Amino acid sequence: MRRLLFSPIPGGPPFGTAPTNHESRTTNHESRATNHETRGDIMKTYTSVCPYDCPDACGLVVSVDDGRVVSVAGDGAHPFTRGTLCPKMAHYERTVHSPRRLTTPLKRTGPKGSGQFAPISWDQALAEIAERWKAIIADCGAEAILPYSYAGTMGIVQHDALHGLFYRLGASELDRTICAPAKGQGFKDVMGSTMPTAPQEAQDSDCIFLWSLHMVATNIHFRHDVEAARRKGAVVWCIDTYRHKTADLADHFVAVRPGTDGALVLGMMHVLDRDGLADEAFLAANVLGWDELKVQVLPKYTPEAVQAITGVPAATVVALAQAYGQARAPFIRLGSGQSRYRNGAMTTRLITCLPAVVGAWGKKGAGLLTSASASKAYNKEIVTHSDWKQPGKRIVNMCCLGRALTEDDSIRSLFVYSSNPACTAPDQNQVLKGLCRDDLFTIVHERFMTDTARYADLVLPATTSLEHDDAYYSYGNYTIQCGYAAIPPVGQSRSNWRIACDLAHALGIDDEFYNRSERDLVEALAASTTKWPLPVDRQRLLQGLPTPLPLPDDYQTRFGTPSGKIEIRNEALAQPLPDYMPLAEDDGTLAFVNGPDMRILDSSFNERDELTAGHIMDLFVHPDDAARYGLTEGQTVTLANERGQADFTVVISDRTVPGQVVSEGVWWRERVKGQGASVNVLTSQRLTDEGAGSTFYDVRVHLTSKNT
Ligand SMILES: Nc1nc2c(c(=O)[nH]1)N[C@H]1C(S)=C(S)[C@@H](COP(=O)(O)OP(=O)(O)OC[C@H]3O[C@@H](n4cnc5c(=O)[nH]c(N)nc54)[C@H](O)[C@@H]3O)O[C@H]1N2
Ligand SMILES: Nc1nc2c(c(=O)[nH]1)N[C@H]1C(S)=C(S)[C@@H](COP(=O)(O)OP(=O)(O)OC[C@H]3O[C@@H](n4cnc5c(=O)[nH]c(N)nc54)[C@H](O)[C@@H]3O)O[C@H]1N2
Ligand SMILES: [Mo]
Repeated sequence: MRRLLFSPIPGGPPFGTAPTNHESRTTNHESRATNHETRGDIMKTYTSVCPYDCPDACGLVVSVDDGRVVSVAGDGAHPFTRGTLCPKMAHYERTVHSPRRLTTPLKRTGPKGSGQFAPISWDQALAEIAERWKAIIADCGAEAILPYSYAGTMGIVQHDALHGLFYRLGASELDRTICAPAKGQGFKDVMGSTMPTAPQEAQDSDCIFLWSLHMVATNIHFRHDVEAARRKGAVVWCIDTYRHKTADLADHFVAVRPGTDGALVLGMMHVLDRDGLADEAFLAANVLGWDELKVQVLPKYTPEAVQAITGVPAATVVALAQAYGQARAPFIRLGSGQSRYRNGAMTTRLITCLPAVVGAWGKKGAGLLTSASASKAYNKEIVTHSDWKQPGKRIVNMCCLGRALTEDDSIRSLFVYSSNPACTAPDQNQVLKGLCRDDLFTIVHERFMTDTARYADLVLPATTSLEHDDAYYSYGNYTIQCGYAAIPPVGQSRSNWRIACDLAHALGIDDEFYNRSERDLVEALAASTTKWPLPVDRQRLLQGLPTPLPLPDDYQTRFGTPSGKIEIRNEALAQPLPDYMPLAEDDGTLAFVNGPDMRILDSSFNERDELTAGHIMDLFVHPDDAARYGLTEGQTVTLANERGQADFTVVISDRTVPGQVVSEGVWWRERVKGQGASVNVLTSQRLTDEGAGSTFYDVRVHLTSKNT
């Protein structure tokens, strides 16, 4: 076999996706993986990063043959993902070269939602947007324009590319809270800016808690660390509302009633205190408020009282507390499920207090990982340009898009990119009603004809991460990496940054910023990593290689709070001492938990037939409830509440508990049989206690059987 070595490419990536040419000083980003030859052609390999909204942010090795991605493998050099990929990304080439890719701009020719479009040129599309927006601004002011985006790609350049433009225009601002801001806020209330624990530390733990985390679906690479600890004798607990495939890997599974973890934690603390398992020396030296909590809050949370609230047997509450309190190095990996309730920030705040009670911070192998703060390595402002924000502009919470589009007609144009709100936003029926408005000029920049794109007036084709440059970070481990275009844009697709520049030019915004290239911004972001507490290998970063963020030895005990201590009592909050915040009374309806599915990511990957071919819209119903409602396996049932109704296929299973039904996955409407009503017809626009976040799992439903 002939081996070919590539020399550095002068002038940056092989295919510039940037609007202007930029002479790059960067060295070649082709991977260390050997280039090899197949079928007489020369195959090139590139290192890259998984761009999706997932805590792992895998290192990729992408093989390219004749301008096409032929395969994607895990990069063994990545310090956390270590060479393996999830089933979705193991065939990323099927997404990149999907026959469903949008390849030209499209203009609507039928009614909104009909999916009838005709191709138009980019020049026509940009001219129409500029003309319509100028007229809207002249008529109603720029706040009549609303951008809507989330994390279709996590790369900073593409994620934030359009922020500055909308600030410049004076458009309405979007509060991007659909994921888990209540979780971030709950952690911050206690720990301030303290760095959450690195996942690899769990290898030295003797007791790991997978809490509200469907690890096998959403954080698969953490399994490596869990297994390493287990081989050394660690015990694994899983705390969730239902027994998913992650729970099957644990030694102990604890089923908690949705939204009641706060009470569970207080019960654990009650037992830790009662049984002398609290680390009083650590608490006295490092923590504010433990004594008040002990006296004012903990007494009422006896194991029996906690059983009544959470459904967790009193003996299990005790066992859980003792396992946590007696562990040498307890490690909690906290997902986001518990935060998507009205009390989501308070629940997270209470869980965040636990490591302090046993003095876990700073112990090798112990700690709490909520979300890694790796994004702080970069100065995102380089792209975001929040200095262009104009004071007093309307702010629309993205969880309330339905209301924003329907309560009045003040929003006249919606620009959606990197998100699919017709499918993923709560209260789907109201969102669709808004998107149907004839007086709403909707533009969707997308890779596929999503539920949202179907309602657009103009659809603009978007690149995938292998067709543009970006700088990435992970929110589940301390690694950063750059990824560069490995193939030319598919069809006429353009990146978010390219669109930002195109629109700025079409609107007559003359700023040097919009002459910069993606590569230039990536380099500036890489250069900005100097503020990380320890030196980052910028050479490695610019080469497109997975770059570990070094952590100071004492990072776990640098408490980033105003007091410099862990704040169980936080004077800055309306409620200085945390306490369990009950949800509404149980009214006899069923709780409906609708978490992640392994095969897709939010609504991304719905384009892949092979991933969506199996069962979808399945509903786990406990045998007791099946008997109560007279249900049989495989039959169709309807779940309904005041917002809407959707059909599901019954799976009778003790994976769930009585009073709770569970469905996994957020499916495109075209994948759902019948009326195309997906899970989000049932979810609500109500927000969390702090952080103004989504409450996707805080849902009650009525169940009716179709066959009776
Ligand atoms: N395959 C796949 N991967 C994904 C995603 C996906 O959809 N599919 N989504 C991506 C995104 S955007 C995110 S934010 C992350 C989310 O990753 P995770 O944090 O793992 O997922 P969550 O959706 O937050 O839900 C996790 C678990 O919380 C449980 N849960 C719900 N309510 C409660 C509760 O009250 N208490 C407890 N203890 N548990 C509860 C759910 O049953 C679920 O099993 O994953 C990312 N990765
Ligand atoms: N019922 C229910 N609903 C949920 C959840 C749940 O657990 N249950 N999870 C929630 C969570 S945690 C989140 S974070 C949200 C996420 O919801 P969304 O923000 O809608 O995320 P995705 O569904 O992944 O859609 C991202 C879209 O961006 C497109 N895209 C990818 N890369 C690019 C690019 O470079 N440019 C452009 N213009 N487009 C691109 C993809 O094709 C895809 O259609 O969903 C929420 N919705
Ligand atoms: Mo998310």
